[in-house]
Amino acid sequence: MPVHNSDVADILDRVADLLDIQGANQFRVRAYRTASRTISGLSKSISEMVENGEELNKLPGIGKDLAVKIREIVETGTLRQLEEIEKTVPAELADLMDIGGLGPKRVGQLHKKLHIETLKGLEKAAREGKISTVKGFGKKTEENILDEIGRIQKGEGAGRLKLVVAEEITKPLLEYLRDIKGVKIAEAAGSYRRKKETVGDLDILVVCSEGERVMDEFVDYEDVDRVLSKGSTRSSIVLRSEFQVDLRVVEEESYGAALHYFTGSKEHNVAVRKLGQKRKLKINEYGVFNGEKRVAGRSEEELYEQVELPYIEPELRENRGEIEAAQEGALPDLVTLDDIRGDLQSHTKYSDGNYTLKEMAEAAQERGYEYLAVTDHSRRVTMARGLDERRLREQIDKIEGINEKLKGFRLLKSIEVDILEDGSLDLPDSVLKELDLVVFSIHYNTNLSRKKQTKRVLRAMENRSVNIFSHPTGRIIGKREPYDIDIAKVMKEALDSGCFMEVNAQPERLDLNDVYCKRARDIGLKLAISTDAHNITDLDFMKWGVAQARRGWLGPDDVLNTRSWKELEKLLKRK
Ligand code: DGT
Ligand code: CA
Ligand code: CA
Ligand code: ZN
Repeated sequence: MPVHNSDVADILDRVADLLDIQGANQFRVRAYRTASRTISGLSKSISEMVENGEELNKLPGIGKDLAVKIREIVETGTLRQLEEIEKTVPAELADLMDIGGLGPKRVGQLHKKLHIETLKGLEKAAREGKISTVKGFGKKTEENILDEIGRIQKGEGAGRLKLVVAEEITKPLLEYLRDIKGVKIAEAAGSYRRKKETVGDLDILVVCSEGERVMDEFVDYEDVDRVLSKGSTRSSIVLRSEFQVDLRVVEEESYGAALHYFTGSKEHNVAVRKLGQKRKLKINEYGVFNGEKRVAGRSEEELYEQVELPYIEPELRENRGEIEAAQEGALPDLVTLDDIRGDLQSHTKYSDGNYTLKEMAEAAQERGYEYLAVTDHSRRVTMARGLDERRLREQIDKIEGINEKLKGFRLLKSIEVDILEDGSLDLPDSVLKELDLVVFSIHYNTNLSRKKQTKRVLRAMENRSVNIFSHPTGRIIGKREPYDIDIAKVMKEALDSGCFMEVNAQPERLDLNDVYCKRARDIGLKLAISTDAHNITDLDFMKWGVAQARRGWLGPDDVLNTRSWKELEKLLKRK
């Protein structure tokens, strides 16, 4: 049973969290976090690398010690060191960090001062007003903790897998199924196919000449934890990751109808079925029927044709107007990965990235790009060695030197400048003006009131040297709530003032979400899709951003970085 990259990354993160809570040396803590990020950004399987005897300490940010530890995790599934630490730090403390506003330092503080060890203990202390007696904790924080506990208890955000994790699990399973004798088609439907940012469970369809055999082999898959049901056309299993998989064997003549049905969404299906009813057609997972006669079912295209619709891409099937648009011939021509000509956010060794300017440039070129914006952090982000004016100028010179030697590609001079609490920027205009573009974002004071947070960003946008508001809600899926901010207002203001916003392609960020993307398109605000890469392999996160953008109806024209630099440069000029 291979250990997934995400399992290794989780264990390393957990060690970092617990060490951090313990108050361990910051460099040590960071080493684990960096390694975790490197592993989750890898494009190949860490298990296979270990198996092939590849040297792990060649990976960025991974030294000899960590290489040994990673090997241990891959080989044993756990890390003795973690078990040791868990003996001294209550393991549940790490869970407290899921609460927005509670980082490791503060959890450590609560542990030390109030002897809080569990979520229950935290809740009790908050109710009794004890949290606000600890230095650095106010009444607002206390209220926020109670809100967050309520959210966790309601199970919001829990139990669903991020799309990237679902893919890690799904791909090998599909390959396994496709290798079974007699299997003609094995495909994943459901929210996974619609590329939803999180997936509840996996719905797989199989066409096979020997249905019995598929079911036997399915429940025998090495990653199965338990079998919920096993029948001749339908079985359900739970994998060791607690991810449930439903598998259905369907006839080839019904495959399109089944794929449509199980892709959903339910709301889209209901709307399509209604169109069928108007035409006296019955639509179900077996086909489209006129009385007893099957008139379609083999493909989704022929199903849509029966209700006089063109094919609708899975990402659009949420009943958010796609049926009406299809009827009017107004479906968007969705952006694809091939349309992307560059990346507008990346970090290098100058701040918290792991590669040099040159290495990042080469990697971007290898991906067929024409440009890559270098957007290291600004000085306020001290943990990431953010750039001050002097170091930024040094980087500008370096980039100009590199660009002279490059053909058909350029590094864009840029920065991810921090928006300070009052909405002013972390670097003076004089240096920002020298850049090709300026990305701006929030990293501190994330818990301001909605009014203040919105005002802060609007004020930053007034500065005519900024261009793209990056990770505009700051959420981390399942982990950190978005900032309280009026995104609709910010979008409107961005449009009026000639600024843009970003779809952050990091698979745990993906802000703006699908609904906000569509809103941006509706008002005519163009968006950047950027990977925020800290590693070379992070550049491949682009596909997650594109998926989210497609769910938000974006076409190539709605996306900034489908343009050549020459066109983009014109767009970025502010009035
Ligand atoms: P998930 O798993 O929560 O991320 O979301 P889905 O969309 O994969 O939902 P799931 O797994 O419950 O069902 C898969 C698809 O099957 C769903 O998208 C549409 C279809 N489906 C399920 N239940 C119904 C139903 O009661 N009516 C209709 N029309 N379709 C259904
Ligand atoms: Ca599902
Ligand atoms: Ca399901
Ligand atoms: Zn950032």
